[in-house]
Amino acid sequence: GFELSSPKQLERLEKIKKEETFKGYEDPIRTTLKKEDNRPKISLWSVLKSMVGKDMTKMTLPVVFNEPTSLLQRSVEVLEYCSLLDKAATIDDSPTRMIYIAAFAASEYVSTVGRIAKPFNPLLGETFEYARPDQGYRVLAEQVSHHPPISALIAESPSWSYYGESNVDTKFFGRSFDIKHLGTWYVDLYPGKGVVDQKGQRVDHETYSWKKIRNSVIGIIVGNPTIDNYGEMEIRNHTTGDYMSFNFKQRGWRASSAGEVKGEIYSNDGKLKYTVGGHWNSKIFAKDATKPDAAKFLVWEANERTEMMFHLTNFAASLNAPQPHLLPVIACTDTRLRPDQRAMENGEYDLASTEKTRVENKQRAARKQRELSGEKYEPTFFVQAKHPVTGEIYWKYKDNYWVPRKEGKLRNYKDIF
Ligand code: CLR
Repeated sequence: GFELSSPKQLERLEKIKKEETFKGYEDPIRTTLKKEDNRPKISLWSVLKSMVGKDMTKMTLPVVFNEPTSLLQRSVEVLEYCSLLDKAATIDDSPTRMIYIAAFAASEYVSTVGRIAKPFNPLLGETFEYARPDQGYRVLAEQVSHHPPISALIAESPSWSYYGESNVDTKFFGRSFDIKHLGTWYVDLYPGKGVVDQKGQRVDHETYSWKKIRNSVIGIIVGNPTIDNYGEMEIRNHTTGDYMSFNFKQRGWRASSAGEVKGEIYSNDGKLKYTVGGHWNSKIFAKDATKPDAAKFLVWEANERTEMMFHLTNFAASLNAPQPHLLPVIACTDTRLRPDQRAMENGEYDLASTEKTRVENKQRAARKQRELSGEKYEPTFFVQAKHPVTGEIYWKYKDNYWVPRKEGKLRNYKDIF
């Protein structure tokens, strides 16, 4: 379902194929969890009221407040709507491409609806891979720091790469539980016809960056705990100089105001080119701002959701699936092999709880050991580097996952579970 035209795109596709990325992804995609919800009903406030002022890493909550996803997988959930990036790469005009980049950046928030649960905090060195032969992309995420918890991620497809770090600052204020995102996210887009940069030169790709807006759980003391996502997102096309300011409105008293977004896309000479509007929880539209009578057109629409345990989206249900062809080829550090999260997914809450304690103790013992021997921890697949375009420090993928995986070298390279 994707369209490729340039030699650069074909070269990128060739690499993904040559590295046997899709080996293991032969099974049908799991889109739902079977289990009925048999969790004990506990009020969130009754557990949280003694934890005002704390951040999430310092809260010990009963495991029934978890959902069977890891924060690595939650960062991968963004890719549910990555066909917006495929679409952007088919467009010749830079401000028009920005519309689809913006819709992609907003589309990830729809998966937060109804998900008032704590994802598993990944263990240091935990990884998660995911690939879609039907859409031609692959993703790798690794937990690169434990204190503070930081994940690095790279997704690659023939016409784009999406990468960045998830580094969240969480705090429970009593009335709300707030999540601030500190990391920067990037898209390198390889449009079929290339890009004209600010110096008028034709180059093969352009780089966008932005920071994620804040998530906030409201209605904890009274009412229904609900998630809101709000703030100002600034998306920059560093190559062409286009710029977008994108406002996610804070939820007001009326439920109809929930999820409202409004944005403006400017070309590098400061001219308003498009306005973008709609709701991150349903649909996003755009309108040509240079023509007074232009009609708005639909850019993105949320997928249907099957009701299931933990309110996962169908896409999220596919992430942790223990597919028989896949389990033997993934790295031994992959979330799919994490025993406590697997027990949680199977509805075995007591086992989940004891296994969680065990793997966390194991992680602590490994850290003690490193401290005693004076060893510095280095992530396996990412390294900190200066970004070639923005000059910011970011986690650079070392391009050393998929080939060793293909050669079976990641089956035993580390013991974290
Ligand atoms: C939002 C979309 C981003 C990645 C991301 C990171 C942190 C996630 C957040 C998302 C959604 C909300 C989240 C948060 C961590 C904790 C918080 C899951 C997925 C939950 C709702 C906090 C619940 C805490 C109570 C149960 C105590 O791309």
